[in-house]
Amino acid sequence: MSDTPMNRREVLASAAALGGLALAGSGAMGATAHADGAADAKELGWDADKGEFVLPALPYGYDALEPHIDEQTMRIHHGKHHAGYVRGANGALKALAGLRDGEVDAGLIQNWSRKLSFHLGGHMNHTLFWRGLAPAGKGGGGRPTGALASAIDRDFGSFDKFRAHFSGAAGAVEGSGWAWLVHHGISGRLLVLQMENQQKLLPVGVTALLGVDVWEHAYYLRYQNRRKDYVRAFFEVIDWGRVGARFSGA
Ligand code: MN3
Repeated sequence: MSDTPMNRREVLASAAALGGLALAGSGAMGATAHADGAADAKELGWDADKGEFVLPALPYGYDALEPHIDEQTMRIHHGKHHAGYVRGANGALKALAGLRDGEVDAGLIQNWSRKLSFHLGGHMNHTLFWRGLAPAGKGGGGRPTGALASAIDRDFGSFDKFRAHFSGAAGAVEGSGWAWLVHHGISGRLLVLQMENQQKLLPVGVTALLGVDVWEHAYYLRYQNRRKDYVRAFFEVIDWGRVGARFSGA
């Protein structure tokens, strides 16, 4: 995939998901959408006309990731959990506007600031998560190629060492959270980082390339307590083409 405006927006969305760049990122997404149509920004969860976050449609069917990620989990995860983060992000923005206008208690600024981080984090994390997956054998699975494959070899030793590192980090997240493959802008290095909840532990200055959701809602119906098995299955549906395009745009 070439470095199209779509990829540029996806990079902005990635930056928005991580490192406290959320508001700058959403503004940039809106500006870009204005330049070449709101439909693409909607795919990334922002309705420029309404000026609010929206639940983006999945780029495949709810059953498309079977048997690795089951249909019922996908339906609940996208339709209930992700939708809840979208509502929460919009609600926090509204409350903060009310706070600026004196209609919401100024003493609640910490509460609404934290809620914005959590819900916008959830919204962007899930948007990137869905779009980083594809049906096994139809874009999903296999290994990265090209510049991303070279960078993984350089920074982790080999793809197998990266996979073990990433899977280990995902398995070891305490409570609910994520593991991410990120690109660190200043060093140019790839890093694997853990995230707690939807936003904690991620430093500024990194761009998200690939994330795995290890909240129990992401896997419990099929895998119960076997998070390792779920992460192994996740690798069967990674869209390395998309991840490589994010890397090229980073
Ligand atoms: Mn989730």
